[in-house]
Amino acid sequence: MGGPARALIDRIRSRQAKLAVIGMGYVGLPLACEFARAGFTVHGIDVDASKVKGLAGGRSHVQDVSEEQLRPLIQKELLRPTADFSVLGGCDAAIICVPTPLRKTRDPDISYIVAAVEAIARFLHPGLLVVLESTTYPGTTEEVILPKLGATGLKVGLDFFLAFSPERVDPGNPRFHTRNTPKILGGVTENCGRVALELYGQSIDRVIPVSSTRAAEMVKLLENTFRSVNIGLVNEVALMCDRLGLNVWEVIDAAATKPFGFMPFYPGPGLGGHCIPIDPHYLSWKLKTLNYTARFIELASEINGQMPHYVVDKVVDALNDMRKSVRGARILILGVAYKKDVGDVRESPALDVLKLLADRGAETRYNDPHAPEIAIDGGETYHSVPLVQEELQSADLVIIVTNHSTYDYDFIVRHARCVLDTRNATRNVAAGRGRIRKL
Ligand code: SAJ
Repeated sequence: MGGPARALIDRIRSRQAKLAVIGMGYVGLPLACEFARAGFTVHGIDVDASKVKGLAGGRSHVQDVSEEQLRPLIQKELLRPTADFSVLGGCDAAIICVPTPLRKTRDPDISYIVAAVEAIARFLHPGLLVVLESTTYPGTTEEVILPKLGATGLKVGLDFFLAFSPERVDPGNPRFHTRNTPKILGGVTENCGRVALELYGQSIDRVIPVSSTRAAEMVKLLENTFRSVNIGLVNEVALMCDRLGLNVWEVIDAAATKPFGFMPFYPGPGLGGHCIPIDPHYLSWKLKTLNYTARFIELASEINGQMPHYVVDKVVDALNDMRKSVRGARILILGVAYKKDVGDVRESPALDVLKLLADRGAETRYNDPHAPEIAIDGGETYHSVPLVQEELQSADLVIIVTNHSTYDYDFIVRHARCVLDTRNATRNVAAGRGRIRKL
């Protein structure tokens, strides 16, 4: 290995290398902090001036990065928040951590990746390593990014280096963080893989190289498609148990006693978050361009997408048994975040349940200690109400949609007329079990 690759590795090892992380979100900010803590100067680039200003002031907008962690890095000027892409001209590496959402048509939206790459291309210079971390379909790095960087006339693997390394950040995970979560990495050429491995090895405990960027892109999609499909399976098992008159939670807990060959997933009100409902569609979209239908992905999406309707069917059953209609019923939803103990409501099934109930004329309120205000499709805004005894007693039905750890489920069941528990959150509640209904 000669020239720019060797020089870059030396600069990485000596900490002379200047880094840039593009996208100061739940992936980019923790990553930038890890590299800064390892002694690198890291430009944290974001197009959102308010985020840049907040970070420069030592304020963190990412739940997994505390201000105690952030402030010293800002004060020592190891982490340098900026909206100015021209800093890339003096950088040795640029790591892209921007969103990859779906369009309304459920097709991939890689416009944020393209914008970041076009900015990098303007400042591309010999010796620069570019790494994409955003989850995307196999082929993005080499079919979209490489041509844009190659158009500068610089040669990949000789002048500049290009790799893909999927993010594996699990927001709110108390055990696994950026540094101690094994990282997959694939380079366009052998040199690309080597320099990227050298860089990440400075801040991540375990970096696992794979043979190509496409393999690395596919690894991430397998990980999240695995979850989406298994959640879809267990949601269908819930529908089966309902028809069989069986308790799906008992069945899963019993199956989970099998010490090998089984991994429990649990039914719920649907599939939320910015990863699992989205990422598999990047894979199925790519396969459609190759005339292949990814049937498991489509089927899981269909079943998971139906769960909010199933919850509403259960609401109708519960109200019918009270001789009440949905129209005019007072309903209290507990938990609107997409999963427990987070405040993120993106793609949350609670929003679908709220809208379906509002469309049927129910008077719906919600409480979520992590989400003070939400807006549902059609513009209706809701505010979290205090979870007090009177609120519970005045509701015809209380629905547990997100099973936050902070809830006192004994208190909830004690004061509610009827509880529809979509998460088996009340499994340890002894008194009042007659007032609890489950999926
Ligand atoms: N869900 C179920 N049943 C389950 C598990 C999840 O209904 O058995 C629902 C959740 O309520 C949520 C959605 O699925 O609405 C997604 O849940 P998730 O546990 O997959 O959480 P995410 O979306 O935060 O996924 C992230 C992913 N991390 C990355 O993409 C880097 C995922 O790969 C992790 O495995 C997951 O966190 C995790 O394990 O917490």
